[in-house]
Amino acid sequence: MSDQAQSIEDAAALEAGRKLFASPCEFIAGAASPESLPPFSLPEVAFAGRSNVGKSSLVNALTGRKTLARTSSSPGHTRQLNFFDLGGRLILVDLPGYGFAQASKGQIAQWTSLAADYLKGRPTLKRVLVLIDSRHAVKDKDEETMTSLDKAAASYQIVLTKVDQIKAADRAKAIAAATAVAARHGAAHPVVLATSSAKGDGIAELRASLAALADPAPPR
Ligand SMILES: Nc1nc2c(ncn2[C@@H]2O[C@H](COP(=O)(O)OP(=O)(O)OP(=O)(O)O)[C@@H](O)[C@H]2O)c(=O)[nH]1
Ligand SMILES: [Mg+2]
Repeated sequence: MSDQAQSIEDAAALEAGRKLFASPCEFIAGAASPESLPPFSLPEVAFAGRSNVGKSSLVNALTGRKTLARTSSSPGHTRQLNFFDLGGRLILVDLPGYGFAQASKGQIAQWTSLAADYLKGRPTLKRVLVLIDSRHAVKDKDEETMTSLDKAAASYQIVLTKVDQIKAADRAKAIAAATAVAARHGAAHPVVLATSSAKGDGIAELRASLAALADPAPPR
């Protein structure tokens, strides 16, 4: 493809992302047990990653709403699978984190296994975003999550978070390290996106990539 055709295609994808994420977005269900999972219908995109990595903040940044998904500086804030309907075309699923959380062992085990089962067995799940804090390397638990997604043949993409917290010079290094990890995993998307929910970096690009997974816009 020529450079000009590529840039027209990129601009169209960014516009499709902007439009989708400007649509109304509403909370439709919070599931703390398998029975309370909503029935599947629309394509779904799930936000996974360690506690405190910035999953709920990224849902808010993408949808341009500050308090749609509740965030906190204490790890373990999201304790159920929260489903949001975006414009009747895509469901965003904010998952509880894995790793350290200020909660009882029993509670943590319950939400961890519910999230793991959801990731393995949801027919409408189009992509899992595996969030990695750009200040930290990919941890064993992240690799374990990716390996189980490989086994489940679930499509996933690594998204670096909080890039406002690292120097511009370290950004390329963090992307290269995560890209090398993605290359070792069969089901991982080869492109790693670097985002900041606080400053907006990478948000338009992520919206564009998710718009490609949504149901088509209804004719006007
Ligand atoms: N500087 C900065 N801080 C961020 C960013 N994204 C999230 N945070 C902060 O990181 C903390 C955790 O954010 P959450 O979005 O609640 O994280 P989470 O992954 O949903 O956490 P759990 O629900 O506990 O698993 C909060 O204090 C956020 O304000 C970012 O892009 N930049
Ligand atoms: Mg959360």
